[in-house]
Amino acid sequence: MTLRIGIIGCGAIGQDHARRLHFKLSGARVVALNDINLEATQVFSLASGINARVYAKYQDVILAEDVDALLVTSWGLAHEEQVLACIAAGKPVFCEKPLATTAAGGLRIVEAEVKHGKSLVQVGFMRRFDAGYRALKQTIDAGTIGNVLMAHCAHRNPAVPANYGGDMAITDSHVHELDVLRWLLNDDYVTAQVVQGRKCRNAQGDLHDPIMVLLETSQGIRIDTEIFVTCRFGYDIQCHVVGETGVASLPEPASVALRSEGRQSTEILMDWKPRFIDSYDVELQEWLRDTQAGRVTGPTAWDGYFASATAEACVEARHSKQIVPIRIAERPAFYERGTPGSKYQV
Ligand code: NAI
Ligand code: ISE
Repeated sequence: MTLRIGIIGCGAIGQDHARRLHFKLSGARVVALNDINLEATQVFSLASGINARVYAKYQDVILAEDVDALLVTSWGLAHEEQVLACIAAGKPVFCEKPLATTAAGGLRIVEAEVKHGKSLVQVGFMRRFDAGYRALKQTIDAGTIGNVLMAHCAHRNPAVPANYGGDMAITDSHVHELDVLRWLLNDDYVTAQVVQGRKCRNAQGDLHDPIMVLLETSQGIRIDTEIFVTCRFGYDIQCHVVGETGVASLPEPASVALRSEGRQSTEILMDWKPRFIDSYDVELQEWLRDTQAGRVTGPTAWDGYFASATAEACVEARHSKQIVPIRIAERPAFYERGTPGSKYQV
């Protein structure tokens, strides 16, 4: 069966995902598009060869009879309203991160999905689909390094756009670590602290770069993550997990080891797209498979809510310079193992 997909928000990642679904992956056809920039979307629809219908109102894409499932790839602020509309229509939706820009917004989506009674929402945390992170999780789950004690991570970008404000280091970038570390360690966070030291000269405006986020989990695991988004030298994602009997590290992306002109070197990627391109493919291919089977096995609305709530606590910690408790609502049984329609029903 081929799923007919509608896409809301056709900017950079919306267009990438549209091409990926329509031309690269199997089991999908993009039939409907929407964006507040109607003209550019019409141009994209034709120029890409997708030739989907372009709607002026996102609600019409959701309600279109020939749309089976939706992608929400608009700006973060619009996600909550658009995902809620998909749930109200009973249609599966893949929403790019963030699920919502506030914890309260994420919880409203969780409540709507639980009330609907069937899993419909997956969030675009693609690192869970990265071969390196999956291998790292297997090593940890196999007990190879014993109980996990600490994790040391880094999220480095060469540069960010001029409109990237200080909190975005957390809400836009670190949110990926917030999701993937919870999944990797099978644990939830209880406190957050943000420390900032000397400011890099490349950081403009209210962007204080780099920062360090310190998290504590319910089992007492300590996590530190350096977020350094004007580092210039490359897009560099690091994760080292320290256990009782060893250290497990995220593999580096495959790269030719070069000996040339008196140096040994390997390339460092400059952008997240090549670093995670395979993960986006796997993420959406598995989402298509699961959507056809009527289930969600990737990051759920609960995971999206958890990331938004934790990001909110980290932002508070950045401003207050205090250790902030992470307060999470009670997890509905709907999201627990063995619940019909839950992510564990595979
Ligand atoms: P973008 O600015 O290139 O595209 C967003 C598009 O949404 C624009 O064309 C804009 O006109 C449209 N839009 C905004 N509000 C809308 C609304 N209410 N209804 C319909 N269309 C609307 O941004 P980009 O980079 O494509 O990011 C989109 C989302 O994807 C963001 O939430 C971002 O955080 C996320 N993202 C995720 C990545 C990942 O690694 N998983 C990577 C890049 C972005
Ligand atoms: C960007 O929005 C993303 O989602 C990328 O995956 C992330 O690594 C980058 O830091 C963000 O700005």
